[in-house]
Amino acid sequence: MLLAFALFGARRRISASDALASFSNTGNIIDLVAPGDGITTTNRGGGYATWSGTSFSAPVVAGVAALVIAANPALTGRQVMQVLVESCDDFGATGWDTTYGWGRVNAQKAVQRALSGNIGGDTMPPSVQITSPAAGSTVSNTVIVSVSAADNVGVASVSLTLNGVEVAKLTRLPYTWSWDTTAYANGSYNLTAIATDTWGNQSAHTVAVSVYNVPDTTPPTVSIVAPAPGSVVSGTVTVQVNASDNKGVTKVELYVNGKRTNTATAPPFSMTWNTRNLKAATYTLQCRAYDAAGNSAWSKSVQVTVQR
Ligand SMILES: [Ca+2]
Ligand SMILES: [Ca+2]
Ligand SMILES: [Ca+2]
Repeated sequence: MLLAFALFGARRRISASDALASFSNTGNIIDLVAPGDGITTTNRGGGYATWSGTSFSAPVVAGVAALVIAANPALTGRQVMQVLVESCDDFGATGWDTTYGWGRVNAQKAVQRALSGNIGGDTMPPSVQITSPAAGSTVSNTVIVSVSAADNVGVASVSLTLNGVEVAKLTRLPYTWSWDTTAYANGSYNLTAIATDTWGNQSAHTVAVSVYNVPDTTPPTVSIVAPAPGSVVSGTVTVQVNASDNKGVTKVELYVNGKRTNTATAPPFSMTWNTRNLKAATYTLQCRAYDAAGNSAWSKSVQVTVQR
């Protein structure tokens, strides 16, 4: 769908002015612009008056579209959109831009284009640019990937790939993606945005970026909360553990007399110790906690006596 916005033209000097109105919309959503300042129209209560606003730009574009369809009723909706944007008068930066889109609608050129009968399929690929992160930058933690994409007919999708593997497919504005770089190894990555228009034409833009997240070298802390040192225990004993880490504890192991007897992989990391088949004696309990980076730490050992 074409979005009509913005405008030019001070009162009664529309053709001479073409100045952008202060209330114009701008950004990636702009397809083209049309007059909307000081537009003569029917008035409430009768008669005519001049009004301003983007609401007055939209019917100007709709009217030109109607002229195009009247000139060449065989055109499809897509072709009408194509005629409108290809017959615009370009303003600002050459070609599509975020201020004027493809330019200011031009009724005469649009009708001439429609009458030419030379309206084929769209062969003009979209424009696409990764606006953030910048090429050559180093990124960490979570970064927002922003893409600017535009097309003479319409952008259907923007795909993002990392080293050729698709990680996101964006079909609506804004074309942004939240990249959690901590899920990726430190190193160089090619981040590519591939824009596809509604006719299947594609363009791509690649930036090389480096991922660097400070490695986790801080080991967990772990202690045995229960049983208390010197306790006398029997039957099934619950070994309560207190474990924490700057990034998170992934696993806690229980060792009895130096031999691993149990493993817990989720909080609260409490484990059971079955003493039923053990001899009455003093036993040494110790726990070992791990984090995702492979750092580990031992708890202080706790000696308890098993009673039968
Ligand atoms: Ca332009
Ligand atoms: Ca196109
Ligand atoms: Ca850690």
